[in-house]
Amino acid sequence: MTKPFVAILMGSDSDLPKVQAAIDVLKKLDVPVEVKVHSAHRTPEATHHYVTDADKRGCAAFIACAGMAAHLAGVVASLTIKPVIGVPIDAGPLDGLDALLSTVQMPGGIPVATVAIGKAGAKNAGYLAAQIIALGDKELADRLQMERKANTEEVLAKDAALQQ
Ligand code: RP5
Repeated sequence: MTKPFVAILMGSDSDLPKVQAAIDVLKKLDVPVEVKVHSAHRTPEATHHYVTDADKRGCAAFIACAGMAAHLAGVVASLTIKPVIGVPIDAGPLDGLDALLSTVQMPGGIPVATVAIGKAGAKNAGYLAAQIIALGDKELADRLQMERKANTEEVLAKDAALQQ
């Protein structure tokens, strides 16, 4: 049986500096990823083909990242019943507010789990996708728990250092 993987799509390679945060989280957690530049507007047929193919090949969750009139996550969600996480990218003069509204305002029945704008959102998209896979993967759940614990200890250590 193939290992479940996360498919990360971005509308343009100019999104990569932000999207990299999602890739880094998933690689650190040893979750297989596929990364594609596919646009809802510029490459609609390739997007359709990739999503339906990835769905059949064992994709467990999709992360779709786009800026400006960001329709990518919605298009991906229209093609699959796997969970779709949308990352609005701050790419244009509206600093990502345009992409946030385009991504989050989905019609009923076609959900996109929308995270924050930009790099912080991409990072959380990585964790959210890993948490979805961890529902059926105890070892991944353990890795996520260990990382949470390490993060807590790091913050407490910084606080302790401030008190000295
Ligand atoms: C969106 O348009 C992309 O996701 C990107 O955020 C934005 C600008 O794309 P480029 O003109 O930089 O290729 O579709």
